[in-house]
Amino acid sequence: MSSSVLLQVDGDVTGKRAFTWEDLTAINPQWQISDVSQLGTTRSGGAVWMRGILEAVKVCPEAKYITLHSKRDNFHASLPIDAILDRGMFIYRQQNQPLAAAAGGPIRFFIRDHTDCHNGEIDECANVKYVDRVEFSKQKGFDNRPLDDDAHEALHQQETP
Ligand SMILES: Nc1nc2c(c(=O)[nH]1)N[C@H]1C(S)=C(S)[C@@H](COP(=O)(O)O)O[C@H]1N2
Ligand SMILES: [Mo]
Repeated sequence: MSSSVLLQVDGDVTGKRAFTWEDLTAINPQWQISDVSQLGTTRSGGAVWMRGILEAVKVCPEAKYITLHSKRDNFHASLPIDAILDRGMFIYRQQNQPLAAAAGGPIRFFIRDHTDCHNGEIDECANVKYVDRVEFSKQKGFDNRPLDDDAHEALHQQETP
């Protein structure tokens, strides 16, 4: 198993950190989800709750936004922490293997009970695939989710599996 860094977490945190796959598996079992399909989500795989990451990096109380960055295809979403604290998760494994790129791996953010695409702030589009960096901030961060049907359609046309 490779031990390369999969996720950088920075911004308004006191314990800025980089996580390898092994680091993610070592997060407190209290925050691990063995199979997200059991939560009634449309996805499968193992995950850590967002709270586990917040705890690991000691997010500052002033931080109000979490920004999910994907360098791979330059896709970003910035969401209010309070609104998703009990719903956000990072899917990162398929049994004992890293999550495949076809499923948005190595790390895919996912929000339980999201709304439909561009229907509010916590929508399906916010389920950022190939997340490599998570940033905490006081103000809303960079977000380039599609804003309307045309932009959404254009994005899906350019998406490569
Ligand atoms: N990195 C990245 N994540 C992304 C996207 C993208 O283009 N790139 N598209 C978003 C949009 S618009 C939607 S609706 C969902 C689609 O998730 P799915 O491909 O698993 O159905 O992923 C979101 N996450
Ligand atoms: Mo979307």
